[in-house]
Amino acid sequence: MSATFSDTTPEINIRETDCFINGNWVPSISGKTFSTINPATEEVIAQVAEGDAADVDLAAKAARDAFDSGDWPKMDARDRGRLLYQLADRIEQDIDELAALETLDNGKPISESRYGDLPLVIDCMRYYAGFADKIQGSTVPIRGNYFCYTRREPIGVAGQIIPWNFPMLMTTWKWSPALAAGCTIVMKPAEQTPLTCLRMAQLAKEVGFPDGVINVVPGYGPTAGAAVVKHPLIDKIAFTGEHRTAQIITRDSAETLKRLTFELGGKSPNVIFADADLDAAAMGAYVGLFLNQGQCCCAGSRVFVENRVHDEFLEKLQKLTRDRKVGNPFDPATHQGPQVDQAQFDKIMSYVDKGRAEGATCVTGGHRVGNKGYFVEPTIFDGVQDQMAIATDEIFGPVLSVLTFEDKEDMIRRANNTFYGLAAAVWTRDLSIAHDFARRVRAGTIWVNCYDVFDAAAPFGGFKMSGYGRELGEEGLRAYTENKTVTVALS
Ligand code: TXE
Repeated sequence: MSATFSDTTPEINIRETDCFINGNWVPSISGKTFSTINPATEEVIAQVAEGDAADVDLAAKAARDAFDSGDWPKMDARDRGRLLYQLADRIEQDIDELAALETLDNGKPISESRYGDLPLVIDCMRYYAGFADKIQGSTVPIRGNYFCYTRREPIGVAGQIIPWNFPMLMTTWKWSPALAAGCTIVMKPAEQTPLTCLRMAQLAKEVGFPDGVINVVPGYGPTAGAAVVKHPLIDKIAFTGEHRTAQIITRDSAETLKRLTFELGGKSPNVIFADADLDAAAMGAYVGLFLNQGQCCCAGSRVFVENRVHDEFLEKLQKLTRDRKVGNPFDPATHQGPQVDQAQFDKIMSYVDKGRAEGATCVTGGHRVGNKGYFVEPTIFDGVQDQMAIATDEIFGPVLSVLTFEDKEDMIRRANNTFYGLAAAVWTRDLSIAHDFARRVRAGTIWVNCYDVFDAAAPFGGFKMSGYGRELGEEGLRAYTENKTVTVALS
């Protein structure tokens, strides 16, 4: 199968559309399929197997067998790491093709998928590849004539459920630490964007991951996703998505008491003090919100500006925003592609309406672009008040709210006045203000004079309703391990 949609859309081979279970490509047991759509054209790219509980059951059994008795538990940690290095190399070899497939299925500009997402994917995989043989326990000085030590052991079968905003990167954040730790995987990719995850499974097969170690069941959340969450042979769920879905997952996993890690949404404050480098701050606010069509969990969607620099700052921000090129994601000059699907498009437009209705001033954008594809103008609301829906709810689109502040103490209180706590940023030349902000704002990541700086080594995750646990770094790896204590009598 191949897909071409316009002059500037390259011809892309769509090879994998089935479920990947126990090393084989198989249709769903029900025979059902669903369409994955090109959000730039609203045309169907391909039909993908619609997995449900029956397929998840096969995948869970394959992953369990691979964990309990297959080649995986017998493999040296160093060789597990080597396989991950080989998968990263294979992805690098196919980087252009994978970036194009990501852009086709998700709509993100090719410049971002090729030079943003894919390099992060490769780097993250190599980071965890190097960790596989460095997962160590400790010796513990207990009372009595005993030798006591701990072992970090893989948690078992990891059920992984990911969203559509960074399909390959989310696959990588989930697979890499799990595989390095020695877990096996049942993954449910987002129904909007299954294609690159399926392609990665094929590449994993080609580099030699044993059968059953990685299984991918595409399908919908309440069917395939819920079946992963409830399956008794699965030990842990790692989920990225909406907090309401996480609440359902918490309830559904209670029966089997699964270990849970959640990376959820946010309404992150991005705070600009009058002494900041305003050009850099405007760029930080622009990138911090508009990156990836505003579809980032850590989007800086509440921009607080100190009153006396409001006008100057807003002018700079508007200028950057007006120059933003929205359009065909395959055009290398495009900055912003379409939103991922009709539902997200409708949600965003409804918030633009709410912003106007609640009395904020739309100073830039605020409309659909064109009449085909889910394109939204980069939009700025000024005069936003804390209680307005556009200041409290995660919009997950290119809609930025500008609020002002006078007093630092009041601003910190307002920045914390949200049930989310994923990220926050502060722009200032004053070290004391920066560190005070970093200490007092309740969020998992604080950026000072920068935004959206990610590294595989730096833990990422949320306070409050933005999640449980951390991904990336050593903490991300530990989330795939159990701690075992061994006590040996010495006489
Ligand atoms: O998320 P869902 P949606 C936020 C963002 C967005 C909103 C809705 O605000 O507008 O969530 O997006 C699977 N059991 N984020 O509807 O439903 C689903 O199939 C098990 C923030 O896409 O949470 C998909 O694979 N799984 C976010 C995954 O969960 C279930 C990224 C995410 O979908 C399930 C995406 C169930 N009952 C959206 N129901 C972030 N933090 O980055 C759904 N799923």
